[in-house]
Amino acid sequence: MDNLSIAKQFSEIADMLEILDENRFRVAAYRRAVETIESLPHNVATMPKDALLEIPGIGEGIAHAILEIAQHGTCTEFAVLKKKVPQRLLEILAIEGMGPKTTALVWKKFGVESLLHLERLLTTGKLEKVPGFGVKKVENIKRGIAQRKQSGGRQPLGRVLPIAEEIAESLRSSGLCDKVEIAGSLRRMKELIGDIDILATSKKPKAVMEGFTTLPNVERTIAQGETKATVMLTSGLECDLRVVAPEEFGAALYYFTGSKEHNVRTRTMAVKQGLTVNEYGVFRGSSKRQAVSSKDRIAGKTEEEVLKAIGLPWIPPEIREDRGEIAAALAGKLPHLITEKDIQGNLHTHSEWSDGMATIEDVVREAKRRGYEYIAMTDHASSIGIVRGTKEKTVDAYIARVRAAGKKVGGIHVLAGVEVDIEEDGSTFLSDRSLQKFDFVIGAVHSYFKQDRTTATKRFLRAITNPNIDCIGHLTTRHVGGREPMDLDIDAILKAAARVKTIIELNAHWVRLDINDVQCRLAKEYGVPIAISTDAHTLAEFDVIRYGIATARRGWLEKKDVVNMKTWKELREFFRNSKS
Ligand code: DGT
Ligand code: CA
Ligand code: CA
Repeated sequence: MDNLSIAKQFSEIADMLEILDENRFRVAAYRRAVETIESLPHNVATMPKDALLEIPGIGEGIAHAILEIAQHGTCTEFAVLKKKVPQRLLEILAIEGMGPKTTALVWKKFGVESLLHLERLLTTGKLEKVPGFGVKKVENIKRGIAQRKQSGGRQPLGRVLPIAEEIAESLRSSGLCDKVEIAGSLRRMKELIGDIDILATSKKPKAVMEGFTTLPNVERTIAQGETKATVMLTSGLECDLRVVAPEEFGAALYYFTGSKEHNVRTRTMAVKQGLTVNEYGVFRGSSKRQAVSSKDRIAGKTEEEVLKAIGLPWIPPEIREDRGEIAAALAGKLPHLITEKDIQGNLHTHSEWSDGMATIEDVVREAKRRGYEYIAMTDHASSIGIVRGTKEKTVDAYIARVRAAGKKVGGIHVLAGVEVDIEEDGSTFLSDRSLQKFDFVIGAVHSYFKQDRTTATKRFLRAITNPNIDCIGHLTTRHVGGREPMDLDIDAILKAAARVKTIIELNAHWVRLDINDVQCRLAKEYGVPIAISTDAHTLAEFDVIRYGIATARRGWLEKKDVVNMKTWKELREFFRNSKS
């Protein structure tokens, strides 16, 4: 069973324990395990007990539960709790504005066991009258329900992609398929994914369907035909698989990659040339004819062939959003999109000095192992949340430690940096004198997210024009599919950043992806220097760079737009010209 499914089971255990108002420490232990397991690159279900116990955040009880799940697909605690708590209550708990206490109350007092029940209860006006509730709280819940319906249960890219890749890999290694590709929004690397779409070619489609619907992370089959099946995965996602003929594969891949808006545009183009494009190929003649016969097929085997037939070069999936890519393709002006190989260094990382898991030395070593030419250690300097981190008094000690680690590891340039809090008014947690000692300063907001647009924009403008700040981290502070972005005048902020050459970060962690694709494109237009940074708190989190690259590609960024695609020499040159 994949890590996400195990994490989901633990998260539900924690939810159920909370609804039943049971031991808080057990709840906390499960929640911590969820976070840990989600960020691990290796499948915990395949690990022996002693290896599990070595992972921070996994104790005896959790390790036992993982072993149970690895063996039986579920653990005892989950099974026991499931009998006590109606499962649809968990959907209610997930609604913004519904805590465990409120969920327990509507369940016990009003018999609410589903979202539908809850909506019915809200229309009666009874909840407002319960002590401790009132109109405002009920309004919050209503808003939460509306929000939930809008996002439609979509899940973040970083949760879905590893699962889809595991399924694609199983299909490939089954020996039954000739080609297997992920399509849909996942191939376009959108930040939120509705469902997984996979395409394959095979001489034995029936056996492929059988294998697919019986994969270990399939919960149930929703629909199954000869060449197409839809399943519900244990992680709560739907997955579609289609087996198509080899001569149609490129056409199907192009069609099912989307986006729908992009497809509509190229189909219209084709019609004007007397051609029909569909998921089976490109055909001479109009689609109004009953059946387009295969002798009229002029393309279909590959995407290149399909696009060429309608007069276009191949267009990378990430930019197929009908945002001008077709005009650019026709004009021979498609962007030269970046790849992970272009990354020369990582400019935002944490160690155990603040809230990271690894030592400074291990982080530096990891960067070197990945072939980076340079790395910035940027532990927090913050007044809130974490007790640890850099304080006014420990600036020198931190810098010394980073320099020592750099010397010890060798063969990589190490910048001693800091992620300093931008306070409510745009000032910084550390003094200017202290900030001047660092090689690289990231300013970031970790508090007062709800400021009005004018105040918040002013706050950022002050930070951006502060000569001691080199880079603004996770600008909008949003969480993908979760916390809303701050209300900011992005346009004014990016223009200012371009003017004073303050770097704007593209935080690559899939929870953030901040700034987003559209903002990247605007930043590029204004000439803002962008750093794609992992904000890694563990060594494994260096891997999230791929989500940053994907978002940058969606934002049409090219090598020249990205600061950490510069060589060390070029980077130093850049710093010399940008900041005093
Ligand atoms: P999702 O799953 O909501 O994150 O987004 P997609 O883009 O993966 O959408 P999905 O799974 O409904 O369909 C996959 C692709 O199939 C979609 O991007 C374009 C294509 N497609 C689906 N329905 C239609 C349609 O009605 N017309 C056209 N032209 N294309 C469609
Ligand atoms: Ca999809
Ligand atoms: Ca689909």
